[in-house]
Amino acid sequence: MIQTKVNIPWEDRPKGLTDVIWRYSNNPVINRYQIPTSNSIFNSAVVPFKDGFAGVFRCDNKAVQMNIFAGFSKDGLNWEIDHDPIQMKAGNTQLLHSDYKYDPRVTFIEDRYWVTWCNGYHGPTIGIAYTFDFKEFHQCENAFLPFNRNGVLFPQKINGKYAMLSRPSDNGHTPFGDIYISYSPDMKYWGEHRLVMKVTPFVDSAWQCTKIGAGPVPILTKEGWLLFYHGVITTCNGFRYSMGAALLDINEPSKVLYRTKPYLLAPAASYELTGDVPNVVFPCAAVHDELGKIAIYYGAADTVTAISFGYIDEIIEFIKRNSL
Ligand code: BMA
Repeated sequence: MIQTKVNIPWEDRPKGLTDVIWRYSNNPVINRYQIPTSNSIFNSAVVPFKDGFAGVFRCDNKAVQMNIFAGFSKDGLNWEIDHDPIQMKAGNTQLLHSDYKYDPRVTFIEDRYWVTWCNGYHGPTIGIAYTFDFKEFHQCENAFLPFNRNGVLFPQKINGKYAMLSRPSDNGHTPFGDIYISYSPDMKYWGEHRLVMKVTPFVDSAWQCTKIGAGPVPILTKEGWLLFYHGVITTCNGFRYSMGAALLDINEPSKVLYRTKPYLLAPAASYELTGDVPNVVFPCAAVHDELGKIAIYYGAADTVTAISFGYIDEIIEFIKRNSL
């Protein structure tokens, strides 16, 4: 595991609870109206930055236009989110038009922070930008053709290349979807696309039988890449989004070593059950410390942002013991 000395948000497991993941008692940490124009702030990404944290937040405004906003926090709980969306400058290409931007992920690679998000370019695809300071952002080539969502970079090169997970989709609410990996020598040209994992048969693990998508940036552990992901079931009341996890081979992450059969977290708290889109737990970021404590940030009911906690060792044990 990468050793990072950060004071992550933390709360011990409530007495009597045996679940491997537990919710912060003060959830949600970001409410829907936290900036003057917002209708909802959810599915957002945070990383350690300087002596605190920085983040890229999905804020839908009151016209329900989807965009991404930068924010800063000393403790990972109390956030100052910019009131204006990120204004991109040109990165490794001419400035690209975006109809919308949503569901960001952020990771530090080598010398800068990279942001990926679902970018509206004649339909959803994967946008990429870099920043050094969360003030100036440079937008690069889209990684893929439309339609694609849930683009998540690995935090380091693998066999000399940048690596990204993604989920090819359609132009709507996509009733299907598996996770793929792609590689790039330069963050501009992507190829060597390989399947990582598919949805599960309904009878084996129904919470992840409609579609799946990568969540936070994978975490390198001695047991493999720890990947949290969302899984979706189609119920008579629509989609229900839950969180599971997998361990991927360190050098060949298209190989799934273990993958949870039961979910780790599913909509059950009131802020996950009620909101603009009920029954959604949508993880987009995780921060961990040198002791192996982890705080996972997730969007709840497409309305607010919440945190859950766990210990990396226990989560790995759980994945191995409850694997498909
Ligand atoms: C997906 C995306 C996410 C959203 C989820 C549930 O298709 O739009 O942003 O959280 O649906 O509505």
